[in-house]
Amino acid sequence: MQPKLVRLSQYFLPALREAPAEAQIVSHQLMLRAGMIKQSAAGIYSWLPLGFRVLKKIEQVVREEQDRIGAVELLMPTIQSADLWHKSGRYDDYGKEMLRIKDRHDRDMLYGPTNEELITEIFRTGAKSYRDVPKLLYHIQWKFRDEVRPRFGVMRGREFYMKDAYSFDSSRENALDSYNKFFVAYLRTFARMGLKSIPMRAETGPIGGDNSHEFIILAETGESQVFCHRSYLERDGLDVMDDSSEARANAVQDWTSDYAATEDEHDAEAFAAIPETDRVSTRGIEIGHIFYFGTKYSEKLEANIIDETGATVPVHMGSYGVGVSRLMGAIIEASHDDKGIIWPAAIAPFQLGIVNVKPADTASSATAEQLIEAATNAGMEVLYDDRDQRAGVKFAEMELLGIPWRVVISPKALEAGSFEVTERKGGQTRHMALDDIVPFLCEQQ
Ligand code: P5A
Repeated sequence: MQPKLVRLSQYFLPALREAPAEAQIVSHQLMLRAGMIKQSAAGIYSWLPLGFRVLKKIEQVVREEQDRIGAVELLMPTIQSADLWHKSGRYDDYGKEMLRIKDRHDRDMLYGPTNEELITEIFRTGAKSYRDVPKLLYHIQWKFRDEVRPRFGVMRGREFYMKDAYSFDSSRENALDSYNKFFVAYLRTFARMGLKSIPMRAETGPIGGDNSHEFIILAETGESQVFCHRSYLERDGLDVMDDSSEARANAVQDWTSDYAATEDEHDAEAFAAIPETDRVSTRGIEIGHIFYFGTKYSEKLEANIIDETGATVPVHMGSYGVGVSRLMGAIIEASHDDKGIIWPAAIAPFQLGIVNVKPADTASSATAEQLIEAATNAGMEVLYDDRDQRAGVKFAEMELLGIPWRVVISPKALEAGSFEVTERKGGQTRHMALDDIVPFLCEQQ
């Protein structure tokens, strides 16, 4: 849990006036300017206090939606032994993207780019029969992929934070229901973050399998070209019913019924058949990717269960990834203006920013403390700018940081008994008495 109140005078927020030249896209520029991350090596970042705070918020939304579908959290290590990868055959297949390490005994180790092998081994030793499935397991852990071209800040990092989940079932049919659970959970997860994600049929690459969807948000700065029907822009991922396997199957059917494809899977003829005004052709960012790959790993790693008939069968599996650190960049790409970031409420680092124009003024400071107490008691997280700085600098910084609501405390406002309450999104300012501010903000949430 992060502290509910942060005083800027005591915080570490190295905001920059200008974005460094190497940042090519707006989310990377804003994350650097807002003092959220600092590069340590190509594609490897330190998460500074503000960035870390948002990362934890994103992680928590992801976690809640995994828990909601009955997935169980655990934690696997970042460093793995190469043994299981030799067995699965991926040690050689994975190529240069895998960071290979030797320990002091000259044993082959690696920094995990993904965890199919390790989780299959964990399941193998802990589950025996059809009574032990379905099982949905996930962790949220750092991954390393030695990408050829790490770029766009956290968007394509080498070290990045991923939620990866794995499903275990006794048959293809049951495994597809698990797949559908994750499909719906992803729609909900991204919608809660204010994103319109579009599931698109996708290639399976080094993970494998014959059924896969990428969850894409549309953005000019995305890495892949995407094509879809305009209907996806009007859908709401939170509307989906998922309380039975039939409801889930219907939801997936509905969400895959209109055309949506990445460049790799694009069918120009099918796309051309859509009325021109409904065709959307733009770029997209992949924020999630789900796979059904059946018995690809369980056969090689001998993860078998006894089925209802007493037969020993390899377990059917899928894996489901969300780019937790990438999401931060994706959300900023989707939600900013020329002044800075505009955080959606669910993942804002603080709900309320208080700017004390004259911290040396005792009455102003006392009023700020009173407001802080009321707001934190109501469950809000508060960023309090109590620094001895020019008011203009403080206002600009609060806007850059994207805090949803800002209240200004000044001797003038105190005298008038009326305070400026400004919404970051849209920029509307209201004036109200001190005691009315917190009840008003509570109503807005
Ligand atoms: C699914 C979970 C997998 O690795 N194995 C476990 C499967 N899928 S994936 O598509 O390769 O990755 C899942 C998500 O991780 C994010 N991602 C990245 N984020 C930042 N930098 C990277 N270099 C990077 N590579 C993958 C993406 O959001 C992807 O959807």
